[in-house]
Amino acid sequence: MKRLFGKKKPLFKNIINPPFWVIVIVLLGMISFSGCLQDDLVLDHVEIREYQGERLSSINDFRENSIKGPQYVDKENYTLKITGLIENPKNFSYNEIINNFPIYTKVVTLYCVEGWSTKILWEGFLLSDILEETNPLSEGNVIIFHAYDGYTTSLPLEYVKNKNIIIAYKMNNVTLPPERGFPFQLVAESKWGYKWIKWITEIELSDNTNYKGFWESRGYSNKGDLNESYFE
Ligand SMILES: Nc1nc2c(c(=O)[nH]1)N[C@H]1C(S)=C(S)[C@@H](COP(=O)(O)O)O[C@H]1N2
Ligand SMILES: [Mo]
Repeated sequence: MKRLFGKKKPLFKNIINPPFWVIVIVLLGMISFSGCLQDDLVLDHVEIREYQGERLSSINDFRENSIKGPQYVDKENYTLKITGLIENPKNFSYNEIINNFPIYTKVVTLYCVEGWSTKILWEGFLLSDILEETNPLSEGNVIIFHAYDGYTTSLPLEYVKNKNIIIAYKMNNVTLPPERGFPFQLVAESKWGYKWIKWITEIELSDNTNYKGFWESRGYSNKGDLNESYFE
């Protein structure tokens, strides 16, 4: 009959063997270090390129042609101001917005007047949700958006409400990169790209239906509807 354990070293001898402990300590070290690395990397994911069977564009398919080039907004010092015809003007930090408002997602295509387009999964908050926090006055019927680079544009309040317009902080599952408008870009669906203001700093409720933003005051249609010409 064979002896099952006959030739094996006793377990306790393995345990006091120095190389054994060196290996255990090195392994534990590696595991906890990789944990730290992961904590730093939870910041972001890899962008998705397909959503519910639909092929998406890449966040790298945009042409960067902003009036003053990419803007680098510091998340810690950033505030989004809500101003104008409202009872309670309010400022929000980046985290207050990300953490407090219900999340909405939409696949929407941006069409630039230059002739290119990008289909993206946008994720953000409802513009009406943030306006509601400030008790809008009934005279307000236009929203004027201001941005970090001095760019402005405007849209009717009716359109914003009826179309459930969102302001995005993620595209294709990743946080907006600086060139794409971090922290926030307006998803102005069914409107030309120049209505999709990036790096939003202020949302102003107004009754000035004749207000003209950066490109609108240079001859582009103030309505900005995709199914119409972009020349006024
Ligand atoms: N703040 C700001 N937002 C902006 C612009 C800009 O110059 N500044 N350009 C607009 C235009 S013309 C387009 S087509 C879209 C997308 O432009 P992008 O490819 O440069 O992101 O952003 C819009 N939002
Ligand atoms: Mo554009």
